[in-house]
Amino acid sequence: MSISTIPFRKTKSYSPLIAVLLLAMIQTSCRNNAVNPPEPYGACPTEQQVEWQRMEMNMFCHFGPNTFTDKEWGDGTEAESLFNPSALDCRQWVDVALNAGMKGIILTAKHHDGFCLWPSSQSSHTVAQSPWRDGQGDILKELQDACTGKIKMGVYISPWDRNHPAYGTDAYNTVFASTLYEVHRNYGPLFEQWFDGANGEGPKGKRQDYDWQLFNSTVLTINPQAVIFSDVGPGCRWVGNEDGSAGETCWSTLNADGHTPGAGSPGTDRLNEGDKRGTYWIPAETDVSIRKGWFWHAEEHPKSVEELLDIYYKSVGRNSLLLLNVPPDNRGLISAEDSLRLTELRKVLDNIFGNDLAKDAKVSASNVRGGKHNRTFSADNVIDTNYDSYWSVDDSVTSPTLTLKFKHSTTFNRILLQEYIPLGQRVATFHVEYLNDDGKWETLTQATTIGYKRILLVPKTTTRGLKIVIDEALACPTINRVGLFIDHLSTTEN
Ligand code: FUL
Repeated sequence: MSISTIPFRKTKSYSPLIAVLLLAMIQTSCRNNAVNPPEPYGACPTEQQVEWQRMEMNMFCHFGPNTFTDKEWGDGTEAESLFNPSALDCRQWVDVALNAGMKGIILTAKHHDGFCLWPSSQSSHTVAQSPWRDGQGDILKELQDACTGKIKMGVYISPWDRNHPAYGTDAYNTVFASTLYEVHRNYGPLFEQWFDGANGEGPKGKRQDYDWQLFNSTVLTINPQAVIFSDVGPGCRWVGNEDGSAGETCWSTLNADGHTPGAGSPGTDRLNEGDKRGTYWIPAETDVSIRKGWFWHAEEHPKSVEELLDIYYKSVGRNSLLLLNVPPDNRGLISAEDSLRLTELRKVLDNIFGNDLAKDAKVSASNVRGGKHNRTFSADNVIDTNYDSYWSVDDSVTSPTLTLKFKHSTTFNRILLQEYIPLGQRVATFHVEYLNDDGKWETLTQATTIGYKRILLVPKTTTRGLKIVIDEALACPTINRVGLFIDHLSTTEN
């Protein structure tokens, strides 16, 4: 029966067919209002890479024979008898890291001198040959026990080995792959595998032709969760310097094809800034030491809290993860001065970022995906604390404006912005305006990329309103956070 043939009845009850039709119409109209999220743009992170980036700050620990010989690079001839920390306690390392708010620890399980901090079956230059714990010790096991349930653990394992007799021959690639297998098999889950691209001579004066494909696939076969660091990833990339500074422009994408870690890597400028529209998601990791050297030296001391805060702004604040090296001393403990400095840093960061001055702002936007009444992508998603809610706009809109209005005059000197990176990195340039005393919009600062997190250092500004104007985006922007903060300690501006 067609609709036109349904007899019209003058009764108060509706026919079941009309009820069904009405329901179908309501459902269709609801579906029209439900707007799909933007399609992912370009190279996007894996779930592990998003989780990794959200860790923000991890601790690097350089520890080994160099800790006892006052060197930065051992030559592999150091006697195992030198390695004998008097009070090693990995639980203390974990406590220091947790107090500083770090989410992971990466230990140099093997540095260039080849000494293994675990009793490796692939080497005769290990803790098993040392007097420490009568040759029965295993630092990876102790660290694993200390980390479990508290903090994530990762490893640095140097392919360059100045001790191993097979180094410089084809056989060494298999030895090194077996070493990786052993570590990931026995001490996992490991969140990050750190590969140093250094490639120098071994004990026989020969260089190694590294089989990176074998190394990466060995790690990922046993531990698909691992984020692999090297100059060119695949999980994350070197930031191109050891000063603690990511590029002001910092793309998490890189055209890595044709490159290898070490001599074959892209130039340091490209590593520092990444590639706009790069073909792979390989975000920058900023590794830097709290002291001058990577290993502990009695005469060196930690950087000031001001210097560390500056590093934080230039790494985490520029779309990079900060891997801060804190070297255990020759007792096998992190020194009191380093630990104290990290506590100070944490206090400063909590003071600054513990109070978001934008949290009660009235937020509006020039465009909201699906229409201005669409709650899913509404402008005020940028001030909630839900990571997965974000403001977005219609697909065709790539230069929208977000406006924040404050009930009272608000004073800040730090602006924090975050893009919702599971959908890719999109914003290429933007500027910020504020409402001046004459009630006019005036430019406060301009910048390029945002990415996972961007912190803009601006002069102390008091205002009733702020505008984020996106000037260029590669696809419709997805912004999940805007925050305003005041930093009284460092008044540095970009
Ligand atoms: C470099 C190494 O040569 C240094 O000794 C240190 O381990 C640093 C993190 O990476 O390439």
